[in-house]
Amino acid sequence: MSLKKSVNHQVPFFLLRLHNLQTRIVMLVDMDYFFAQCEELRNPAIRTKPVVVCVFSGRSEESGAVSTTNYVARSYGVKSGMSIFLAKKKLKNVDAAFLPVDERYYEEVSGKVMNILRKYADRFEQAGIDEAYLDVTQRTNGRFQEAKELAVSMKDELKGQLKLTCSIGIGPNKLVAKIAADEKKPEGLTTIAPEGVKEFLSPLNVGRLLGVGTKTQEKMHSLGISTVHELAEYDPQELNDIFGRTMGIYFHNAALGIDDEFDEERSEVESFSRIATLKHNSRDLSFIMETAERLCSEIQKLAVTERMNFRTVGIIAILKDLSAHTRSKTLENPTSSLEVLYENAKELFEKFFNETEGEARRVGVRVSNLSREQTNQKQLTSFI
Ligand code: DCP
Ligand code: CA
Ligand code: CA
Repeated sequence: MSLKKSVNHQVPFFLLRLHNLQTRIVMLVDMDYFFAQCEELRNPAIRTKPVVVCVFSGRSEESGAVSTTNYVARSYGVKSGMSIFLAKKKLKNVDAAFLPVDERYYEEVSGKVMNILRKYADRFEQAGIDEAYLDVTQRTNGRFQEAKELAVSMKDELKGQLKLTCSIGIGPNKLVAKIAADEKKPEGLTTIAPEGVKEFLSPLNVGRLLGVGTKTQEKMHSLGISTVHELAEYDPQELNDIFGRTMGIYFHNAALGIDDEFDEERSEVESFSRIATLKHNSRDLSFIMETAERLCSEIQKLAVTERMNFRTVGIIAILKDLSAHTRSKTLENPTSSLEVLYENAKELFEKFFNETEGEARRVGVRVSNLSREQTNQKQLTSFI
């Protein structure tokens, strides 16, 4: 057993309210008309014109495809994937800028963008040259309003530092965040809290779901499914039969706004903790343990729900002078036992008050060193 000690932690892990582990807040930040915006950045004079970034195939000035366009060009119906020939036709007699792609330059701008975005995330995942997912659950205390304010600050910084705009979607998972980001462009900010997910997704065309391409969409239409609501209502077993089990389950869940990826991330949760203010300042162990017992019980229930065992038990005591003191102890074996948690927390508080003068104002309990409880099935296969 090891006994760790640290004093005056300014921001203890305890500040994270536990229910937030279930209500995630995820943002998808997607830069507006990225390649074309980069071109405007180095040559602001073209801003007011249609800007068409082209992948020239080399045979003639008109062979090749449009990579992307600014929104001025989009108002003429010119967009990504279109042939340069058609784009030129649509912009006939218009003063437009047709430019070749310069990926190295866009990569360089992308790097600067990502460096700014990364600062705003608890967890960060770049998902393309011009987009990234940010898990902001912890730093927004699980509050969507705070996430929205964070998004506004981030937009301001991107504009201030790099003179670039983006569109942001905020949701309870990646799937919803991505669709929300597509909702309003350019310079959009769309927030979908968990209670609004169903209403938001239901009327959308199934094509808005990641993984539903033109072919799948046609297939779905032939089954009478055109909206996300219709997909959500469709017999999941039939979806499995038609699209295969993996995609069937994915489509069903996606239509309900459920995104499994966070189950994986949950295993990365490092600790469960609770903190409470005592009814009055005290250094009396039995009085403190009345509160600590409740905290232990809440934490243990959560560990059981999450099917996690813990190996380290920690306590925190915030004294009258607001100094924060922590103690922790690592057990021989992982456990989820309430009794073990309680007894170890008690021992740590006892030891702490023997060593320290002063009365506690707030006390907290934390478990960490988490491991996923093995299911019987896993145990069986691990013998094979
Ligand atoms: N891109 C491309 N060919 C495509 C789609 C995209 O070369 N068919 C490139 C150019 C885009 C960049 O990838 O600038 C990012 O793609 P997005 O789909 O995010 O599109 P944009 O950023 O251009 O526009 P939007 O404002 O709609 O996000
Ligand atoms: Ca984009
Ligand atoms: Ca993108």
